[in-house]
Amino acid sequence: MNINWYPGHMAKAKRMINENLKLVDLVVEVLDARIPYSSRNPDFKELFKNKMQIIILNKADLADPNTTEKWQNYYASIDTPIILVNSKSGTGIKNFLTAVNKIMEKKFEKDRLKGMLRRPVKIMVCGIPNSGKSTFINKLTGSAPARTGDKPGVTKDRQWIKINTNIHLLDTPGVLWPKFNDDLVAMNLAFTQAINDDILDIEQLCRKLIEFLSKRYPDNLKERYCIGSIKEEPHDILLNICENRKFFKSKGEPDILKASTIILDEFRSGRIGKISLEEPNDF
Ligand SMILES: Nc1nc2c(ncn2[C@@H]2O[C@H](COP(=O)(O)OP(=O)(O)O)[C@@H](O)[C@H]2O)c(=O)[nH]1
Ligand SMILES: [Mg+2]
Repeated sequence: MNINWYPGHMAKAKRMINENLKLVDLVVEVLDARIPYSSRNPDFKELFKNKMQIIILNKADLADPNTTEKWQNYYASIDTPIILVNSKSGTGIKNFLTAVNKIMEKKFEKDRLKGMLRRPVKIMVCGIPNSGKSTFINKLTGSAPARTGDKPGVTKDRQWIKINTNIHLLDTPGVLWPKFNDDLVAMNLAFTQAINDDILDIEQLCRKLIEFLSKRYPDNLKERYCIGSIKEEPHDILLNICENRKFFKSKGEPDILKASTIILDEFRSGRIGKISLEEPNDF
């Protein structure tokens, strides 16, 4: 599956991020907890190398807790601060604010010694499309100034948002990178909707998801779709699901596209279970 998606607005957003970098004290990269590796933009590594950083593993409610724990241990081993967050419910938001204070302590102390008033911490929130940047910011403000959307690319303009007198945030549009070196990364981005479905072959994508689930989460697959055996090929499993759910076209043929769309949707909303697509030792 050859996927590439780097529309002009992403290149523009990357320039905007670069231009604003000098204004901010701290960069927050919002990752998708189901794909902590694939959702980390390799271009940001170079861009943010001189900035203090906090990583958010967002959508932690959708990820497999056992795998998430492995990721926590991994990040602890490389001394990188990460916070688990569910931006929909607000779990983890307090931990984030505590982490900001901790990481900024030295700066506050320096300012205080210089007799300066405490200035607000300026934070830029970055990440791939659809990782939940706007939802995360909305949860922080408690109201809803940052726009959110189900489709990638809803965040358009630059906007500073006051969380309180101590924290100002800049929401940024989702950015991917020009070329995915690894097919698996591209697919994981597609499964989790960081890549627009309009450019994808949904049936092929779903077969890939079924292939993955058969290997790593066979019980979830069996249970959700009432299938007896997962030894079959992904295509046969799809046919099986069409039977079970009565997805047929008018002439009685199985409606594979409908089944694929629904399976992807059920994965994305967590209805197949808490599923992580990658573990630290996959890489
Ligand atoms: N389950 C779950 N869904 C989330 C979470 N954060 C965001 N979402 C959903 O993910 C989608 C994209 O969120 P949005 O904030 O617009 O992403 P952005 O493109 O990064 O700004 C929306 O449907 C949100 O409701 C989360 O922590 N858990
Ligand atoms: Mg947004």
